[in-house]
Amino acid sequence: MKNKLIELIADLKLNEAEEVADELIQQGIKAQDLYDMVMEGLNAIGKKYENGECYIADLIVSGMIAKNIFASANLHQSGENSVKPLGTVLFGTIFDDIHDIGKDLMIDALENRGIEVIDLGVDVKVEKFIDAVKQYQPDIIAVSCVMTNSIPYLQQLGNALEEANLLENRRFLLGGAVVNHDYVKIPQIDFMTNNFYEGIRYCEVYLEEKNKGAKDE
Ligand code: B12
Repeated sequence: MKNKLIELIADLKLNEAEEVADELIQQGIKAQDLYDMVMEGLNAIGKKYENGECYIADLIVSGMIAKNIFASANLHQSGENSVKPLGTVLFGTIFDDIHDIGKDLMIDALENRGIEVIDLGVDVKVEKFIDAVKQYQPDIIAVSCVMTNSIPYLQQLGNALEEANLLENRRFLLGGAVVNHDYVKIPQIDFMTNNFYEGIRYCEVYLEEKNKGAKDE
């Protein structure tokens, strides 16, 4: 059943893939396992696209399948909501990158855990990030990037944040598929992951410790 789901996603069988995912959810599949399968299916489509075996429209369909399955599984809903926000995360997809499925998934999960999120959207220019950090004073700056062509803008953002002295008392976090590439080394970034759970955990632990530190002072 598990391999079947990966195959159905890779073959872009939208309805069947969603049906199998629903069955797996009803059988009590672990959210992490379901997530891994969807990602494996998406990787297969990504590879086909790279090899010229499918079209942009297919990428769109694969994105829809992933979004629907993640929504059915309520992947983002496993945490307690707190009344007072644990802290604020400023989120955006970097310039020249319009992918937002991963970003939105992260945002839903953070909000469900009582963290306030300011979403700058996709294709966000460095200056817009800088202005927003000054305006909202977030605890965490979270940037999503899946396009290798956008990596230079991440470095520009790191430099601009440092020059404007905007990295103190907050964390700068990067996520998305570019993290897989060893050559992505941006010194200003505190933590990089393309693992959903690791990203959420990092934010929670940092904010809890920051709040505790503020209380102890
Ligand atoms: C769906 C998809 C699209 C959809 C996007 C729909 C949308 N609303 O986002 C559409 C069709 C629009 C699209 C367009 C394009 N795409 Co596209 N797309 C994909 C595909 C198949 C899946 C991406 C995805 O949504 N993954 C699922 C999410 C959940 O994963 P994720 O983004 O990695 O996010 C997770 C983690 O990384 C993490 N995370 C994400 N952000 C953050 C941030 C923080 C702070 C943290 C902690 C964690 C975190 O959490 C998420 C949940 O786990 C990938 C292939 C792949 N396997 O990645 C190609 C892929 C990313 N696309 C690619 C390309 C080339 C394009 C186009 C240029 C195609 C074209 N010719 O026009 C355009 C891009 C235009 C642009 N300027 O951005 C290439 C990129 C190659 C490269 N080297 O950069 C890929 C890798 C396909 C390939 N192998 O060729 N695409």
